[in-house]
Amino acid sequence: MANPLYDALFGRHAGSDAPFLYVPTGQVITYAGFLGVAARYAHVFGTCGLIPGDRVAVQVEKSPDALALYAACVQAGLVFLPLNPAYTAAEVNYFVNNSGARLLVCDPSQHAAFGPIAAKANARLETMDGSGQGSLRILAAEQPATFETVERTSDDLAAFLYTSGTTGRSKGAMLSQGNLLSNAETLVKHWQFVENDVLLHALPIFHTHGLFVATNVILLSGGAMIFMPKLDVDHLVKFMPRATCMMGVPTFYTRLLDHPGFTAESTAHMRLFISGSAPLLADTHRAFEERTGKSILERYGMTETNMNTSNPYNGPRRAGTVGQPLPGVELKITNADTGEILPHGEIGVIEVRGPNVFQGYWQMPEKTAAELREDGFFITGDLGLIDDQGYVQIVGRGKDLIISGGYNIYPKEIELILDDQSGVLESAVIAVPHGDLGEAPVALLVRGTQEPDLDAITAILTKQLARYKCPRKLIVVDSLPRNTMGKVQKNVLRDAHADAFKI
Ligand code: MCA
Ligand code: AMP
Repeated sequence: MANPLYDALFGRHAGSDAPFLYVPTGQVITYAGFLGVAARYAHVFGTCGLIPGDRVAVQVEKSPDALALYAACVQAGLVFLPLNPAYTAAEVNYFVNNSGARLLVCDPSQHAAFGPIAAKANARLETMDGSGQGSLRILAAEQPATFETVERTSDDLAAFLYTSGTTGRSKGAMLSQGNLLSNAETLVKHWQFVENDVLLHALPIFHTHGLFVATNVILLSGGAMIFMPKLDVDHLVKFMPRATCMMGVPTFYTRLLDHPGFTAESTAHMRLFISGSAPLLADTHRAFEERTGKSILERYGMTETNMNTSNPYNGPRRAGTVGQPLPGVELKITNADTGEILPHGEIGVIEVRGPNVFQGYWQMPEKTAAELREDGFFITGDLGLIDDQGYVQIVGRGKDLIISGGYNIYPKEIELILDDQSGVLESAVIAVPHGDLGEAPVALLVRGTQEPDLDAITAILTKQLARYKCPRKLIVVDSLPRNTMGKVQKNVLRDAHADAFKI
């Protein structure tokens, strides 16, 4: 029976003894071995009472078994919903309830904390740790290693990825099989991936970059991945001789450049370095080229759209640009107020349309309508221009968003908590340049009648928010600058605090 995404990414490798995952401990997992594990998990989902279309929320550490849960969901026609292990119980509670997930898979250490969350949401709770051990593996051991793939069409949903919003409420971006497959096919061709490729994979697998870009491209081309649990630059340098390519956020590249073992010799055999998820500084691009003689290929995407533009594989990869629209993707720059298309060279909102663009936000029709036009163009909220050579440059963001080490942080979500604290009249969270992470959040707190207790506020933030979202500095001020419309001038605050992380 047909299941376009499963057939293209996984089914085609049935019975293949070719390597799929090299684990740093020395283990090699073949395609056939991986598919067997995934099939067992697909059976377990059935025994848990899940039916096609149900959501499976997964908050586990990166491991081959965690990746097999993705394959299992696709094979069983379920919607895969991966979550950052950094999310707190309060955040997970929201995702499980909002998505209506029928199964939540968590680390065994969270079982007690998540028990009431799952029970209240009427979801089943199973566990998996960073080595794949847990209740799910015990259930899987009793299951057969083949599974009859559930029939799906391109329009059926394959995944939900939650992306926060400028209003503070996270939205579930619904991605169909066709969204994921069409983009993977485009990227394999555009970046010339082949079955001899070995990708250094140190990205998390709960985001588009590590899951749908890196992993899907390797699955579709039949290549292999050196699958590392997280970024460790010593490991990247150590395993690079066995790889042909790498994908990373800009922090990967700045940290590599700081490593003495990262040299022209150690990268001579590498055919491709790709960067995305956050702006790669032109200086980093140039320093990388000076060190290695290779030019990083920068591309631009979003959770809602997968990849939209890319610098060329053959041809100039220009620093400070994200290249041209990918084949099949239409891109225009529009006036934010009127929606009219602007001529090349003028700055406006980037809008994109194509088979990669998502299906909308789960159960949020107004938010979908606000960002996805009826004619299929998605309003990205990024500000950019198309230059005289047809390359797209991102010059800023129309949306109030901080990108820290490739993770998105929405100030509103933090401000809502800060505004509730005693001694805080109001607050503003801003992005401040950070050498390692690109940007990091800083909070300005306007003192009320009493002085805010910064230790108590930090404790509350840490309890409610994933650590990476917590402001690195809390600064108490008398007032916030406002424009004539009464809107807080975050640009003024950003300029005033631009040196907050300068050493
Ligand atoms: C970890 N910490 C962070 C971040 N990561 N703080 C701010 N921003 C971050 N990105 C904090 C932890 O909470 C912890 O805090 C401390 O840093 C150490 O944690 P650790 O895990 O050891 O950090 P790290 O290994 O240095 O991680 C930094 C990292 C990682 C390698 C940059 O964040 C990463 O892998 N980022 C990639 C994210 C990604 O894949 N984005 C793609 C999104 P404490 O000490 O206080 O506990 S997809 C996307 O954007 C679109 C679609 C696209 O175009 O790709
Ligand atoms: P996410 O919501 O995690 O999918 O993040 C998507 C956002 O990351 C985009 O809207 C951009 O603001 C940003 N982004 C992704 N790739 C790049 C890039 N190469 N340069 C600048 N910003 C980028």
